[in-house]
Parts: sequence; structure tokens; C-alpha cells
Amino acid sequence: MARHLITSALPYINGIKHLGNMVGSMLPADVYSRYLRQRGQEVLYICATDEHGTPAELAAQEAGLPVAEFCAQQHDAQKAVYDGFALSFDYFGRSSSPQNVEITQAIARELKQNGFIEERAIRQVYSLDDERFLPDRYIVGTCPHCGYDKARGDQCENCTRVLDPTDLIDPRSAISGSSRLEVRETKHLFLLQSKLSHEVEAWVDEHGKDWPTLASSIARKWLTEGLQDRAITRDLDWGVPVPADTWPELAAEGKVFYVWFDAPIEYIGATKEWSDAAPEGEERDWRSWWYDVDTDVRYTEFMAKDNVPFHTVMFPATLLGTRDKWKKVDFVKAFNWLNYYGGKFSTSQRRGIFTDAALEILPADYWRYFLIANAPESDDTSFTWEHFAASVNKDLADTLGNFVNRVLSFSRKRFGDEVPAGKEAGEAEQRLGEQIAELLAEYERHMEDLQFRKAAQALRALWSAGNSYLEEKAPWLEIKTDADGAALTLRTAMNLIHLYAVVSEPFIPATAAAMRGAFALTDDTAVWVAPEEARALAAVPAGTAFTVPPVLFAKITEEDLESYRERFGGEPEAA
Ligand code: B3M
Ligand code: ZN
Repeated sequence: MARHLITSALPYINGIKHLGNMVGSMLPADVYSRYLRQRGQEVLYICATDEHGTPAELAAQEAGLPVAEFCAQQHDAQKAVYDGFALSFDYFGRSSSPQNVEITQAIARELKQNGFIEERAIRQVYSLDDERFLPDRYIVGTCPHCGYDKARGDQCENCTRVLDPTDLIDPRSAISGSSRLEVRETKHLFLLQSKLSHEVEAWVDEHGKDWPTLASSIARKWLTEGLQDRAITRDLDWGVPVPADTWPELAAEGKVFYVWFDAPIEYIGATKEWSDAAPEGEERDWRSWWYDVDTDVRYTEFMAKDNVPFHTVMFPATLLGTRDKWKKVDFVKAFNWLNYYGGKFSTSQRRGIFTDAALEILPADYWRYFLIANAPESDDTSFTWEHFAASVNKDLADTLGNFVNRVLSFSRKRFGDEVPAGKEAGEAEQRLGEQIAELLAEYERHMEDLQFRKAAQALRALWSAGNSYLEEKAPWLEIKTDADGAALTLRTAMNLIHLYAVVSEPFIPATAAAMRGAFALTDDTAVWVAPEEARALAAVPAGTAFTVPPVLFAKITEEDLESYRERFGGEPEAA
């Protein structure tokens, strides 16, 4: 049995995330984790809030809160939303945890020891009124290219040009607004990526072969451009402190590590948090997932395309430079972007559907199914309310929900509250069994390959096969002349419902549990059903008591759509 370590890109602490953020990381990681657990694999699914860097400090300032308090509140707020989406992390940590501080500092020491970190003097903007050096993002001014007067020292949001603080016209501090700035010399730590370039290249050559093209092509692009040495410390009040035992001068100046240095290390840090949070009597060993485990742990990462360089170049360079036995990623599942009516979702511009608002209007399974079935795997995809409604109404309400409801309701009405016996399985059931076994094997293949859109297609085909069988046998007619035949049809359909409940759980866990719970089966579990076993369609024997669950998916109406467009914006696509 393989041991699967799974991580999804850490959502920044500032603000509740939109659906686009979740579909490109946490949601597919959850679907895959659930699938592997049901197949009996040992899985550790780790994620956390990414709490350092300028986004956290600026957002805390805006909220008028000390940054530590802001992060604690936001961590809990985000975690509550992810619980609402039934994201089954084994641990959802915090990059500001003591565990991450400890491991980040230990890794930095190892890098220094091996000559892959050095101090360099650089010229940086100092604010006399804030009495501190200002990271590029903390300097605002007028963009020399487009005249936008809120351009930041690192980039102009208006014309997206990358800037240097000294390019800005009338530069001033984003903290105090003061324009009493001067350029001074200061020292920072640099990760000597250039010295690790060949090793990283060799590692990507060896491991990147079976990654999806999106991930391997971005990694190659960065490597071809040549790895630059990168400053990995900042003058911020909030972050993993540079350890005084190794860099006393920088520590005394309050330097902290750059957020992208400590954030990927939080995958390890959060695993230690998981270990340290072990309940009484439960053995947990974080090192057994991360240290000297190259062969018996398969590590899969989920992220959006903009995070690929950090995960396939900078983080592996960091771990290679330690000359230690840290586990590196085996498979990088990268996603494109989910847009909203063709425009970008944006947390900062509050454009699109945010995860908390989504749960206010519809249950998680509507979103889980639609987002994964339309995941931006090979291209950016665009969310529209019209497509969302059409998809859930057809696939969830009609194909799956209606099938479950009419089979159970009709059987209860004509044969009572127990699964009817009726005839032995005949040619139609034989054919159906073959078809189900084939479709299930295809579904498994796509899940093993992390091809989520294709997996959703195969799942839909499984659901449709049940509807076709029901139309073909038409028990509502059959019962007039052949009650035993009708009973066989309904018993077979009920076995399909139980099978659907098991294999749909990775996508729609709440609905799957409701479907499985309809049958009073002793010690029933969501353990996967292999195609060979599924073929028999006999897991639910005649005589099993059952109940009829409430309608699984209420349809989205035109009025609903109107109200959603009203609230979230978005013009109906041209018919
Ligand atoms: N916090 C997500 C982002 O770029 C970033 C991922 C960190 S994963 C170590 O939006
Ligand atoms: Zn500009």
C-alpha cells in the first residue's frame, strides 16, 4: 500500500478566497485524497494559511488589527469555509506556527552551512518617518509609464509593468504616506539558486517527465531563463525571523524571511503541527512523511499555474541545497485559471463568487461537482451562471437525483420499505453489469491519472447507464404484467444507487452519504467497489430496509439565476 502525501497551495491569509482559488488547489486535492482513502491507501492531506508577507501586513493594517490577531481570525474564518466545502485536510496549519519557524530556520542554517546562502549589501528605500526600510510593495507613487498614481514599487497594477521603486514619480510610504524617503544600503540574505541550477535542472528532467505539460513547461521556462540568486529576507515586522544564532546582525535589524521561502516549507511545518496535535494514544510522526522517505511516499502537489515556478524550482532548490534527505514532490498537478464571465476572479477587487457567499446560496456539492467537472485543467475556463445552472440541473438534479428518487419512491409504493427480491438477474442485468464494470474501470483510470474533467465524464456516464437501464426495463409498465420482473429491475437499480453513492463520494460527499444512508446495511462503508465486484450489482441484498431521502438536488430556477446575476454581476452570455 503506497503512502500518499498530498499538499495544496496555501491560501493567503488576507481575505476569504474566491471559487477560482479553491478549484485550482484545495478542491482537486480533496477529491484525489478522498478517492485514495476509499481505495485503502494511506493518505496525509496537508494545507495551511499562508500568513506572511506584505499581503498579510497590509490587510491587517486595513482591518485596523495587530497582524497576529488578524491572521488568527482569518485562519479560523477560512477554515470554517473549507469545512463547509467538506475539504478533508488531515491538517490545516498556519505558516506562522512555531513549527514552521523552527523548520524554516533549520533549513536556512543547512543552506548556509553548504554555501547556498550568503549576505549581500543592497540599496533599499528607507522611510525616515516610519523608521524602517520599505519593501518595494510598500512604496507608492506615480507610474512613469501610464501615470497611474497608486503604482507600487514592485509593479504598476494599472499597466502591469514591473517597476523598481526608484522608477516611481513622487514616491511615498504606503504605511505613513510620508515622502521623506531615502535610498540606503542594507544587507539581505540571498539564496544562491545559480549554484544549484544544474542540479535543479537534472531533478526536473528526471521527475518532470510525467507531470502535466502545464507544470513541466513552466518549470523548463524558468530553468531556461537561468536561475538568479534571490533575496530571501525582507524588512517586515511579521514573518519567520532570521535566526540570531546564525545571522546576529540581520536578526538584530529585525529581518524576516521572504514569504515564498517559508511558505512551501510550511508543508513540512504543518505536518509537524499535525504530529504535535496528535490525540492521546495516537502515534504521529511527521518525519515519516518528509525525511528519508523517497521510495515509500508518493508526494503530489496541487496548485494554480502562477505558483508552479516556486514549487518546481525554488522549493526543490532549497531542499537540494540542504544536502539533507527532505522529500521532494513526485507529481505536480497544476491548473489554469477559472475566470468569471471571461474576467479574472479577484480577491482584492472582490470580483466573482467568494467561497463563503457560495455556501450561503447553495450546498457545497453543487459547487464541488460543477467546479471539478469543469476544472481549468488544459485551459482557463470561464464561470457563468447559465452554464453552472444547466450543468447541475441536468447532471445532478435530473440524471442522478431524479434516478434515486423515482426508484426508491416507486419501489416503496409498490413493494414496501424493503429491497424487493423478484426474479434472478437476466440478460439486461448481465449487459448492465458489463457496462458498469467498464465505465467504473475508466473512471478509476482517470482518477489515477488526476484527469478530473475526464473522471467527471466517466462518473456521469455511470449515472446515465442507470437511467438507460430504467428506461429500457420501465418497471412502472413491467409491474402490470410481471411484478417479479419489476422487482428485479428495482433491486438492480437500488444496487446502482449504492454503487453511485460509493464512487461519487470524492466529488459530492454529502449527497453520497445521504444515498448510502438510505439503505440499512450493517457495517456499510464507503470502501471502493472494484469493477469486478460492481459487475454483480448485488451489494444490497433483497430484504434490506431502505428509506427515501429528500430530493437530493433542487433545481436552479430562472428566478434564482436572476438573483445570482443581480448579486454577483455577470451578463448572460450571448445566446
Ligand atoms: N499563498 C497562493 C497564491 O499565490 C500562495 C501559495 C503558497 S503555496 C506554498 O495565491
Ligand atoms: Zn503603469
